[in-house]
Amino acid sequence: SEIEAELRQALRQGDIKVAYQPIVRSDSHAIICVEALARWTSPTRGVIGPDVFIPIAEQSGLIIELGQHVLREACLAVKDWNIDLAVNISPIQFRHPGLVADILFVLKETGFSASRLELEITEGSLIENSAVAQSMISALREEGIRISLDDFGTGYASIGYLRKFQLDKIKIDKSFTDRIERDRETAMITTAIIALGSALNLPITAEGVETADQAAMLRIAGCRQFQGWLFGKPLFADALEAAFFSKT
Ligand code: G
Ligand code: G
Ligand code: MN
Ligand code: NA
Repeated sequence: SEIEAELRQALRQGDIKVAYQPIVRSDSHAIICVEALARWTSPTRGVIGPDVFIPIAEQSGLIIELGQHVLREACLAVKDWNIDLAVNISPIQFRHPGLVADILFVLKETGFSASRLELEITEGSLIENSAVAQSMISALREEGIRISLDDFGTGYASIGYLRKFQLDKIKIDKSFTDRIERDRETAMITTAIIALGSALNLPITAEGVETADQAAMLRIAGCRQFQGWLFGKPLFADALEAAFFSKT
């Protein structure tokens, strides 16, 4: 399609940029990690959201190249910030046999340490072929790369998944955070997920934290990490650096 051709060209021209959203400690609010999020502004169409271009990249196979580009840019930007980096990996990338080699190539090229890299996968990466997923997770973890389960609670991923797959973190979906203040059942489920994470020694990040009341409820429930507009929107590297790492 036309937009696919434009995406291919945008990738080659370096028009796919990366924004970084802070992930902070729930007690001190210190920034400990950033999530890399791809951004595209087309000269003809204007801003195109990742909800539009990521599916196009997946269908066309361009997601492999896009993923490599985002990872490289992000490693270079985050390297000197001395915090961790979280990168989204779509199910298409996760099924790609070259994934581990591609990632190791970028880590070597950029000098970014595997121990600071966290890959965010979704349950879609786990369900289709769980044996393949398990060996992919093992291969990545053997290199010192951590795996987190993104959007937890939105699909079928359950407690069973947390035991079956060797995950390092779970990210509670924004839809829970959104309702935690006004829906008692959501508050109870969220509290139970956080307690389960603690019992399994799995760190939990709450996503989409927008209000101080949400943060207070989540912190009291035992959640140690927050991501959301209350602590920072996704920003390009120079703006994030100025906001969080300026020396003066
Ligand atoms: O940044 P925003 O909330 O608009 O992102 C929308 C969706 O696009 C999210 O589900 C996010 O995980 C996904 N996304 C953003 N950047 C990337 C990327 O670099 N790779 C992959 N695979 N998904 C991304
Ligand atoms: O699917 P994934 O969790 O990767 O998507 C993360 C997306 O959520 C990012 O694109 C980011 O823009 C969005 N996001 C993060 N924090 C907030 C928030 O506090 N409010 C809203 N509305 N969106 C958020
Ligand atoms: Mn994510
Ligand atoms: Na998410």
